[in-house]
Amino acid sequence: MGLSDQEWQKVIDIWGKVEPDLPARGQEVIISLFQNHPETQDKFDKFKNLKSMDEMRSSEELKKHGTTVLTALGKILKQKGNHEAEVTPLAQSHANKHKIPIKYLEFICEIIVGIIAEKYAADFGPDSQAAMRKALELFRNDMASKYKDFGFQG
Ligand code: MNR
Repeated sequence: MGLSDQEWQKVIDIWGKVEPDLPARGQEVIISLFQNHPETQDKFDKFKNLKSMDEMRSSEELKKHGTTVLTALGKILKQKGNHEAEVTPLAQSHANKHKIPIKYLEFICEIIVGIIAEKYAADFGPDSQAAMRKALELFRNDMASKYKDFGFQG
């Protein structure tokens, strides 16, 4: 199920609000992922050792990773569904190397929507939120379909 031009525009518009704050939002996304779904933290050799909230908040490496994730996601969203060139290598590394189940991608997408809703409430009304959910679903579906090609259960 694709998005209409208007829906894509809503996705692009809200991402434009998030973009100046990528490091802060990225840090919040990763910390919230680890707090709400502790099993996800075990997938990261470089973050497994972070125990307390304080340790997580003071890790520059974690903040950097959050920025990397949201930067990659932003690039994908801006393709408005024509994201094969971006999604293929990401699916490849997340299936074959990092071994990240699709369920974990669902977790992080839900957290991303929640954090945008919390921080940009005035710019993220129900229509924008619905459009963003659709775009993230499309992203996950395409990741899942690549996972299947690679023979990763996901
Ligand atoms: C690395 C993007 C979700 C686990 C990366 C990299 C990018 C990236 C970019 C660096 C290049 C590479 O290895 O492909 C994303 C996007 C995500 C997402 C976009 C969804 C919106 C997740 C989830 C994970 C996870 C959910 C686990 C629960 C990892 C791990 C690495 C990595 C592990 C390797 C980290 C390292 O440097 O040791 Mn990811 N991600 N990611 N990712 N992701």
